[in-house]
Amino acid sequence: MARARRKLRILVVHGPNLNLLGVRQPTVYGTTTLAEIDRELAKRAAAHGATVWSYQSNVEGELVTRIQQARTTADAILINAAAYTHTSVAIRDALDAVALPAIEVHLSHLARREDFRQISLVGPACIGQVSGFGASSYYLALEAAIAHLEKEDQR
Ligand code: CA2
Repeated sequence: MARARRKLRILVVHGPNLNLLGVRQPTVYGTTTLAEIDRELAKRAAAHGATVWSYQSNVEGELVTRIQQARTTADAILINAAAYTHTSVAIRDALDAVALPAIEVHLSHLARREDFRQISLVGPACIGQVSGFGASSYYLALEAAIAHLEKEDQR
């Protein structure tokens, strides 16, 4: 008999300055606002019968706390830690601690950017990375997270 599918819960974590998306520096980060990205993620998740919660903070400790809360409330995490990607041992440790499948997301193509953006401290705590597709990086990461969880459920 076919197993009933659980409703997948995905936390989306946005780091510092991403609240300015679509408002400042549109040539670097595009014209889509964070609210538009979050709405589109919710719509796409719903089409898969999944739920998305989005959280943005400019404060490292608040991001750590939200990731910790996901341990019992989410099945996967999409994270654009923004500048903290390159500096935050605390966010890396939080991702390791919750041990949920996490996907690193970036709007820009990091490999084509400055040297200091070539190191990701959060990357090793993630199952994969989507970088360089603007807002679509988030949507591709959502598809990847859902595919990963559905594959896990089949095991
Ligand atoms: O490409 C990405 O998604 C980044 O995570 C964006 C971060 C940057 O520090 C990472 O190296 C790559 C910066 C986010 C800043 O977002 C802004 C949006 C609008 C205006 C100014 C900043």
